[in-house]
Amino acid sequence: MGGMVLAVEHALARLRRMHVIRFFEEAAAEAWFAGKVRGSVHQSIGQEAVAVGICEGLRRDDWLASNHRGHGHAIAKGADPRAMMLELYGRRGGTCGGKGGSMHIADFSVGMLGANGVVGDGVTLALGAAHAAVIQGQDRIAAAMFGDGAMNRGPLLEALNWSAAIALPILLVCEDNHYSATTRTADVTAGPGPIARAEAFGLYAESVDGNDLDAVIEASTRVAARVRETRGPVFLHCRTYRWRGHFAPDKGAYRDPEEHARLMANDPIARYAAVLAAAGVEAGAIARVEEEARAEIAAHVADAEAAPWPEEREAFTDVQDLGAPDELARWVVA
Ligand SMILES: Cc1ncc(C[n+]2csc(CCOP(=O)(O)OP(=O)(O)O)c2C)c(N)n1
Ligand SMILES: [Mg+2]
Repeated sequence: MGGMVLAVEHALARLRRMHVIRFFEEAAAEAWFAGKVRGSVHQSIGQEAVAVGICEGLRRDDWLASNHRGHGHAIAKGADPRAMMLELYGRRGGTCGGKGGSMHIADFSVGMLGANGVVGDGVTLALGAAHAAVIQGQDRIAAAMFGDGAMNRGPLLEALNWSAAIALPILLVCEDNHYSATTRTADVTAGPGPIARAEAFGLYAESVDGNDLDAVIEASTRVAARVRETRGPVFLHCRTYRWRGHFAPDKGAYRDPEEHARLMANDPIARYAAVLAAAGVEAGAIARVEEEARAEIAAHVADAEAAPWPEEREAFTDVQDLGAPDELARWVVA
């Protein structure tokens, strides 16, 4: 009985985390449209079960490298959504002191190596982290989240080769939402698909319904254990769909409305809520986690709007020193 109560609590916590990700990204886009958040905001709405499910298979001290659509990955890995909201607003107390913004959120304390604006390049960071774990004799593993579009970039093909050639403990997760920015990935991709591509390099590879949270957790837990035990790479293909355009202002007019409606009806959050309801979890408890998540994000937005800006003198701390002449530093800060 105690075990069942615990299982229900865990399940509700997962549902809540998916809601937190969705509300976070809705708020982020709203703030972007209001001119309060600079830079790009890429929403992963519709893909929440991949982020939450993959991280359920990872340990806190495992590494995770992300891509440009990384809010969900960071939250699922354990980064603080409040600090992330402050980061988007560029405020003091942000995950990276307000200097990174949406596409550079990194929190090494929870193993989050960072979002990354260069398609495919997060994978090379995860590869390095996996190599470091080998050299240091640790049993941690590294995971990389990247899109179907990234599969066509050199760093991905190099990572498939190198991870297998020298046996690195890395979980390569392709989050396949069918689109690369505004292009249908199938229209620009040769060959029989990502699984065949990974297998061609000798990796163990499998595919999972990325909108079925339980299925992603099952697959992730199993393949992450395989990576940890074999100290070799595994490729996991997660089939999902992004509801919004490529970035906040993109209305996604290039998509087929019928297909769009059909794929949006397959909502990973609604699906998981239905699974819990069918298992006998009270409707009130299911509704409560959604309301809690909504209230949590509203509070973070209020905090971010009220938070102080970073001190001007912090402009040159924690950034790579490229040897800017003192003159230039004085001019920028003045
Ligand atoms: C090296 C590089 N080329 C092009 C871009 C522009 N760009 C940003 S996201 C993107 C598409 C990425 O597609 P995918 O990997 O499937 O990720 P998704 O946006 O679908 O999550 C492109 C081409 C970039 N950021 N970096
Ligand atoms: Mg994609």
